[in-house]
Amino acid sequence: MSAPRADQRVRETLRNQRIELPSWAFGNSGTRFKVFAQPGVPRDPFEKIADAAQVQRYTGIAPLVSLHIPWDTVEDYGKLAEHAAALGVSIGVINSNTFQDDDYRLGSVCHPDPAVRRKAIEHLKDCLRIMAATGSDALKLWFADGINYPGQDDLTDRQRRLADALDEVYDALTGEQRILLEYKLFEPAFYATDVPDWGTAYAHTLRLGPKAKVVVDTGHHAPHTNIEFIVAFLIAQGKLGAFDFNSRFYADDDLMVGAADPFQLFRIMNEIVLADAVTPDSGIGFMLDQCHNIEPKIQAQIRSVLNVQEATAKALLVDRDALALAQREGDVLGANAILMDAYNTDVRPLLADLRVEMGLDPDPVAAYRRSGYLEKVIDERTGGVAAGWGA
Ligand SMILES: [Mn+2]
Repeated sequence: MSAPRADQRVRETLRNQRIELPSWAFGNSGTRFKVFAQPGVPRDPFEKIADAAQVQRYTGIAPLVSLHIPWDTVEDYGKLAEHAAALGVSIGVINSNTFQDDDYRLGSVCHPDPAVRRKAIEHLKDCLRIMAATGSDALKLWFADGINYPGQDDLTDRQRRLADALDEVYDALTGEQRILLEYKLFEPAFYATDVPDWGTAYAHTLRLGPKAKVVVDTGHHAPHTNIEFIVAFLIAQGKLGAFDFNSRFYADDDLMVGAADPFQLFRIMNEIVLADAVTPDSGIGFMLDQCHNIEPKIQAQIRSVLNVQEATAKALLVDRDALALAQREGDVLGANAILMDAYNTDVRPLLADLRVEMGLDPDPVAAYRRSGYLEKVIDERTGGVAAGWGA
C-alpha cells in the first residue's frame, strides 16, 4: 500500500473510533477517606450528560454516555435520551449496582439468603427495562460479591448461585440486548471474590451464550498481569465485549487511562488494531471507567479520550508487513524495533491535523478551557445537591 493511502486508512479508522464516557466521572468522587467537592459539578443526570457532551464537542469521538443505576435514576428515561440526543450524544451501556444497599453486606446474587438474591436479580431486570427506555443495548454486570474470611461461605455454592442469577437475566434479554460481565481481582472482598478474573467471566459467558461477553477493566488485575494477552485471547474466542479503561499504580486506582503506563495502553490497542476491532462494527465497546477525585472532571475526560486516541494512532502506524516478515524470519530484535518505532512516533501533529479535517479545534483541551463552560456552570449550578456516589 502506498504511503498516502496508508495514511488515509489510518485517518479513516481514527475518525470512526468511539470512546464511551461514564456519567459518574462528572459527579463528585473520592477515596474512602474523603470526597473533595468541586464547584460546578452536575446536580442530576441531565447535567452529567450536558458535561459529557462537552467532551464530545471537543474530541468528536465520544458520543456515548454510560449510565449507572441507581445513581442516574430519573422519572422519565425517554426524556433523558431525548436530552442526550439534543446535545449530540446518546445513552450507552447501563451499569447495574448491587453493592450499595445494607442488604448486600454478604453479597448480592451470591448472597446466602435467597431473598437478597431475588432483590438483586430484580434490580438487574429493572436495568433491562431502563435499557429499553433509553435505547441502550448492553447491561454491564459487576458484582462486589465475595467473602473476607476462609470458611465464611461455600465457594462452590456461591458459583452456583451466580450461575442461576446470570441464567435468569440472560433469559430475560430481548432483541439486541446483551450482557457484559466484568471481573475484578479483589475489593471490596479481600479473601475470595466471586468473579475475580477473566477465566471465571469467560466460563460464565461461554455457558450463557453469544449475548454474553467479558468486560476487561484495565484496573482490575494483579500487578504485572499481561492484559494484552487477555485481550488477544478473548477477541480470538469472540468473547471480548468491552473495555473499562482507566489506569492504576497500585490497586483499582481509576486514574486517567494511559496516565500510569502509556506503553501498556499502546500494547492493548495494538492487539485491537491487529484484530481490526477499533471501530464500532467490531461490537467491542471502549468505555472509560474513571473517577476524577482531585482534578477537573471534564478536562480529565477530554485528556483520557485523547490518550486512547494517541495509543490507537501509534498502533495503527505499526508497519505490519515488515513486522510479519521479521517475525517469520525469527528476527527478535528487528520485530521489537518495528513495534517500538510506532510507539515512539509523535502522533500529535497527525491528530491535530485530523481534527481540523473533522471541523474541530486541533487542541481540544485548550479549546475547552477557552470556552468558559466551567465558569458558566459554576455560576448556573447553584442550589441543589451535587451528584456523587450514591446520589
Ligand atoms: Mn469497571
